[in-house]
Amino acid sequence: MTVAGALAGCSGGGNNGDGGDDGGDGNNTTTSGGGGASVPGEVDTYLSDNDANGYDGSAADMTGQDTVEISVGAGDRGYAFDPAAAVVSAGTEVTWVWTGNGGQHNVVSTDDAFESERQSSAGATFAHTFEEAGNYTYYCVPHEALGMHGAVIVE
Ligand SMILES: [Cu+2]
Repeated sequence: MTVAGALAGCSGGGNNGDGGDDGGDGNNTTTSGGGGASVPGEVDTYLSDNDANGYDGSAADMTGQDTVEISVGAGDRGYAFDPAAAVVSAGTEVTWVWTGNGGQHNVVSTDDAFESERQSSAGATFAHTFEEAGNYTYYCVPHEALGMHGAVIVE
């Protein structure tokens, strides 16, 4: 008859998750926003055939923004673009921002739409405004064979 009360006190809890720090840093305008947009067949083929690092079969939905950023030198070894595939609205200025990882990189369109210098310093940038809808695939020349490929899908 000594059982009563042994478990008292374990039930309450009451920690109803007030921990969610909503604040954030206001950094929501950069990379990897949301994701999940579908990828046009020709873009999927390009990225898949080249084993694009960081490409998971979907594209980051970055539409409705005047400017977006894509990281150059992302991933464990610095041989990726992040996001590898991005969907933007026509008229969007895309700025590629170098992380400083992975050595020298450049951003070269597969159809001569744009081409950056080779750069390696963290914070280096290259910008291109996509005025017309279409599919734009690109790669990094030094790491083309290592899967450093990306795409911008302009709606
Ligand atoms: Cu590279």
